[in-house]
Amino acid sequence: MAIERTLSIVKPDAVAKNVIGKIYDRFESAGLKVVAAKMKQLSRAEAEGFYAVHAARPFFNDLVNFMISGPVMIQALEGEGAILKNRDLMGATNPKEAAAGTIRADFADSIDANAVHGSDSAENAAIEIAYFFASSEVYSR
Ligand code: RTP
Ligand code: MG
Repeated sequence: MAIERTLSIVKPDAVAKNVIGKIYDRFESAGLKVVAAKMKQLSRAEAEGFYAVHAARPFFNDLVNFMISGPVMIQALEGEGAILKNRDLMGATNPKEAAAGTIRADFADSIDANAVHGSDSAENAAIEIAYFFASSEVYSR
C-alpha cells in the first residue's frame, strides 16, 4: 500500500479533556507518524474556510461554533494507507454509531463534540494539510 499523508485535528472537546496524548498513541500504535503539528485557536474565518464544503448544510453554524470553542491540536499523519487508516481509527461521525475501540467511541460525547477530524480523500488531505502547514513545516520521515 502507498505511503500517504492525512490531516488530523484533535477537536476542542478532546483538547479540553486532556486526551491529546491518548489520541496520539492510537495513531502511533497503528503505524502512523506525526510529521507536522501545531496547537491553534481557530478564528471563525479559518473554521468556515476549513469546512467550506459543508457551508450549505444545516449543521454548519453549530460545527463552526464548536470548532472555535477552544484550541485544537492539528497534525499531519504519514504512513501506509494513512487516510483510510485514520478514518478507521476515528470511527463513525456519530459516536453512538462508532465501533468499540475507536477514538470517537472512547473519547467523543456527541455528533458535534466528536473528538477528531480526519481527511476523507487523498484530494482533500492535500488541500487540508496545505490549509494549515507550509511544506517546510512538514517533516516526512
Ligand atoms: P470530520 O470532517 O470532522 O472528520 O467528520 P466526518 O468526516 O466524520 O463528518 P462530516 O460529514 O465531514 O461532517 C463534519 C462534522 O460536522 C458535524 N456533523 N453534524 N448534525 C449532523 O447531522 C451532523 N453531521 C455532521 C460533525 O461534527 C462532523 O464531524
Ligand atoms: Mg468530514
